[in-house]
Amino acid sequence: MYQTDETPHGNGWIVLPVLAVLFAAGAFGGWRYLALKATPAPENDSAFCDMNMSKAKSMGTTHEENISANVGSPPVIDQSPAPGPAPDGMAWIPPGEFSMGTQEAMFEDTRPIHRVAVDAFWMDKTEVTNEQFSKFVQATGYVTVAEKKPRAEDFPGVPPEKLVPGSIVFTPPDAAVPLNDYMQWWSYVEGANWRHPEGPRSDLKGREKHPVVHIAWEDANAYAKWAGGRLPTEAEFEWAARGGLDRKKYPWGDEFNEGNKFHANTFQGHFPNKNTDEDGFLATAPVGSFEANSFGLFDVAGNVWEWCSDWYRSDYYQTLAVQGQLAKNPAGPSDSFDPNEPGVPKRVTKGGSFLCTDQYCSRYMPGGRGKEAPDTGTNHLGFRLVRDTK
Ligand SMILES: [Ca+2]
Repeated sequence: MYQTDETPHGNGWIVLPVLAVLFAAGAFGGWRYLALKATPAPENDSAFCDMNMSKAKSMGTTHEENISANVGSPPVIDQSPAPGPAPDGMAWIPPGEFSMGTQEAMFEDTRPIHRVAVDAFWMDKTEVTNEQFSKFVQATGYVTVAEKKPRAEDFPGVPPEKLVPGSIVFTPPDAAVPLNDYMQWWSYVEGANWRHPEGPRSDLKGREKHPVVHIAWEDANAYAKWAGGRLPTEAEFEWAARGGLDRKKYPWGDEFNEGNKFHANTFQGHFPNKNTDEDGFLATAPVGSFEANSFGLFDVAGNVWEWCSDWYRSDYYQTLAVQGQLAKNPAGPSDSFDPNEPGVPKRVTKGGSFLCTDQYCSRYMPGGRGKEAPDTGTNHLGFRLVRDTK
């Protein structure tokens, strides 16, 4: 489950019955578990990224405590040339040092801003597309998590007839709904998977260049092993997404519609029922539909969320800030903890999606963080790869 503007996450400490179910579900499967059971989101659940937003807003944006040294300094970008020609479809991401995180009041897990150094790497210019993933599947016969029948032991209490292959699909309601019940717009759809993004009656025709979706973390890693590469760390993703800019809100600057145009595929209108499609895309867009950032990367904000290699902990930045002045190539904590959903380990996701809207929050910002149980894909979550230079 995400801590994003649009995806369900967290069920709050007060929802003990649901938590008990989650613990019973074991280490994985939190959101899939709820979706399979079609358990309605609990009343009074503030399980969204604006959880505690009022509190955060009341605190303002002056969270200067515990900020590590040099966060006020601009990024340091090593201008040395790339060591050779870029691998196919990849961009050179120079080594450097930057201030990671954001003081955005609505985010509680992105503070404090802390200083991070990252080695050089190559990075896919775009999200992995359906066409690319299809080549992998043709070559290996790989079957994704969403295409397999969920195992009864992983989903105790779910009726056997509900244990069918499928995935979680954004299914907007016809009318405005309370925004505290994500089951109003997310459904477990039998037969939904990367080949059928909205379910069995949908396909990839005309979407060859769209990002592949319904990819679980292990699916992304299987692809990486085949293609030669790995998922980026959260720090690598943020460094790359910022494109050398200094603590800007977006990969292109501080104004969302800078130059009076859209720079990313997000959600306009009234979430979740009315997508006014002003940026030209109701759902995923072909990769590279908007301009690249300064490092030559497309869609590092919006389109689909992207898996990172790190475990998610809400307090990880605090840990880094007190450990030292400069975190070198941080690769995430050794375990996961999400206070909104204890007992469900999660990996970090970054970049936001076509469903991100400022009505909740703006986790498509490079400083924003997402999170997801590793077994869970949705139709707005994909990935891209990086490669080491040596
Ligand atoms: Ca859009």
